[in-house]
Amino acid sequence: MPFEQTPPKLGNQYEDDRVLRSYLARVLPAEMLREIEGSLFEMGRLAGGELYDLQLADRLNEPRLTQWDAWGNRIDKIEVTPLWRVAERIAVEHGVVAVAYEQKHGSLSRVHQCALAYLFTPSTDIYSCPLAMTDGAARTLLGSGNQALIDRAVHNLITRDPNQFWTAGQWMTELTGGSDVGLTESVARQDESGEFRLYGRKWFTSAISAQMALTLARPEGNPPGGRGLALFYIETRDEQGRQRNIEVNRLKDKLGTRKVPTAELTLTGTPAQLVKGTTDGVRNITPLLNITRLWNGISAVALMRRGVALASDYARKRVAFGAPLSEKPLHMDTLAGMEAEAEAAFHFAFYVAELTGRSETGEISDSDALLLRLLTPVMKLTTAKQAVVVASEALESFGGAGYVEDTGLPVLLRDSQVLPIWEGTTNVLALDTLRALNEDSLAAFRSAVTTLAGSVPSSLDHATSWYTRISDGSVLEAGARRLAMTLGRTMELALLLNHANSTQDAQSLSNARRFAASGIDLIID
Ligand code: MFK
Repeated sequence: MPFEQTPPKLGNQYEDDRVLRSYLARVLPAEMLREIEGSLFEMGRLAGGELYDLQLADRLNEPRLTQWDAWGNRIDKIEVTPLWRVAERIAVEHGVVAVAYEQKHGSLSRVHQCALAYLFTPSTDIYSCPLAMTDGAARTLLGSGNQALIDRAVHNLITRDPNQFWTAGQWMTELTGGSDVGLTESVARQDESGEFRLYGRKWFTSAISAQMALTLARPEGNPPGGRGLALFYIETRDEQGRQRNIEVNRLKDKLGTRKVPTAELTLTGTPAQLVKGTTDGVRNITPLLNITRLWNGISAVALMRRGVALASDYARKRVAFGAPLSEKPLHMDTLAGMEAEAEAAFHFAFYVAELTGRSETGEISDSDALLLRLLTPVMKLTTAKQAVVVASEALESFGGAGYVEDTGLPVLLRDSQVLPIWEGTTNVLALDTLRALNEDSLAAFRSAVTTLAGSVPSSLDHATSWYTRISDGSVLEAGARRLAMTLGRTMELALLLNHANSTQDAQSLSNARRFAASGIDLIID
């Protein structure tokens, strides 16, 4: 018989996930877990079965933009691929956004929702992008106090009916930059009827198939900077399905997230409504950013988990030098390193989900609110960097096959690479960490880590003494990434230790030991 290689396979992605299952068993009341476990089994089955098969079959398809119809009319029609159409229906019917708003289980509903998103994401080629923005838009509108807009849009964003469902866009980035949003050039002018109309160019707008968007523009006469911007609500199409004075110039040709129709837009008098006052647009859009940053972390751990799942299965099937790779100590040591990073990151992302849930139901203490504000950027930047490393290692564990497109593996690395870029680059989030760091938030951080780990890790002492000692602003800025990463990895170690000690899970204990030796303290004096 000629040699034949058995490809890697996925089982039920809930059933096979030791970390997710032992985490949920630890944090959820037994009755809640019993109630929701069916939804997780089902999502795990889809993610390892028909969604994964469809993802592989959909590999060469990409979204299409048709700018003109046969008769010369501008239509700017966007068609997403078959995978995304199915993904949308599954996401809506299974409540991948809705669960967080139905709040059947109070603040822990956010954990349930994140578990669904975590299972769903890796088989849908980043359909998590529109879901994240939809979730963030719902949260932002609900918090805005703008009852007319809440009544108009929120039920569509959080419905479980695919025929009613709207996705939301988050149109922030302009030619002037994706990070320094205060430079936004789009202007808002009031027409004769007093309605605002937006004019400008949006340079990088993800998932442009959305029915509504939140965006920033400067009302005429307002001062420069983020304070002079206002947050606006837009509906993208009129009753006839025509774009409302929005021209889609082209789709972006990106390294990854190629199923996401990301576009350059020109707003040519787009009707828009103020969400919350005529100023402070940057501050007013931050609830959206904090939700999409949570999604970014959940996506990071989901992609890491997929890499580990595929690599582990393949190790049992691939024979080299006389034995399966799963019997080769060096190969298994490499996989164990990936698994330790993935489990540490998992606990961090879900800890932020727990805090987010408590803040949404008003059950969060003042000090945990400060902790959440600090941990959101720290978690986003830490897990995103880990995802790229783990995805790269996952590809390498397949040898040449990991570099070949029709295995479906390279997309894992390409899609992971967006995670440290969008929703704030690592450096922008390191600066946001400095913005959120003060005596009180640092005390909340120390207290949480000490309780979780049972003692103060030396990395935390080092980070604290460095931060309190540095008075030169430029030295602080230069070290901000190292500081944020040290805080992030310290928190991951504390959470991993806490999980291992509470559950006495031998694999978590071993991952904690390995993670502790994998570069926690990155401070350079
Ligand atoms: C798969 C999952 C993810 C899917 C997502 C897909 C969509 C991808 C599409 C995109 O990438 S959309 C673009 C994302 N863009 C960003 O994330 C912007 C990155 N830049 C920043 O985050 C900057 O830090 C920022 C624009 C906020 C800096 O702007 P400013 O004008 O210099 O901010 P400033 O003056 O420091 O802060 C303004 C106010 O907001 C302050 O409050 P006050 O007005 O009360 O003083 C800040 O404290 C507050 N603030 C800033 N960041 C905050 C925040 N509040 C809470 N949380 C934050 N994160």
